[in-house]
Amino acid sequence: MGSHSSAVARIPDADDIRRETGFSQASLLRLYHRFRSLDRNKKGYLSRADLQQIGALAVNPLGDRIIDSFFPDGSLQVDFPGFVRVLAHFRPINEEDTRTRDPKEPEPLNSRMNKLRFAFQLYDQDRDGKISQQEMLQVLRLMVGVQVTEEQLESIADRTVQEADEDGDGAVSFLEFTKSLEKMNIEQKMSIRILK
Ligand SMILES: [Ca+2]
Ligand SMILES: [Ca+2]
Repeated sequence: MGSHSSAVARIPDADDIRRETGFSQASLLRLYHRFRSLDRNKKGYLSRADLQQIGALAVNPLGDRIIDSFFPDGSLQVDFPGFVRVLAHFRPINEEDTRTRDPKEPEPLNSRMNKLRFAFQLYDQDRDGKISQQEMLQVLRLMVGVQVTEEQLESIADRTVQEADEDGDGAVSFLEFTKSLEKMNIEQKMSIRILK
């Protein structure tokens, strides 16, 4: 993989990015090419409009919210490390990595817990650490087609919150969220193909 190493060497902070995200050299290189092709005016960063060119996000009902997560704290630009960091949440969990992981190292971005955290913040728009009935309703509205009435949606949102809400405060905390999704295959739900 000699050609890969020399090409990867041109990516700024490649080693740090790999350590943090767990991407292989080959994947990092493919992502770098993707980043550069999305960056239409060779600005060195991506804007919302650049990211909207990604087909998988354009057709995803939560695509806009996923795009939001590239721009924490109201920034309007995402650089290559920021781009890869978000995408790392979508990297499949590798059993081998999990077994050989040094417990002193920070949890990898693609761990089940970090995937859940990422999914949780797509719901928790006001970032108060809880999914309210209204926030649940907004997500359902995005995900469910027009064949469902507003009344039905509200009742589904109510029920979903109630079922997950163990402490009875009328909202879903992160812990309650992880418990309610315990049996779900988060791996499969969170596979988004960024590289065509
Ligand atoms: Ca909230
Ligand atoms: Ca609760």
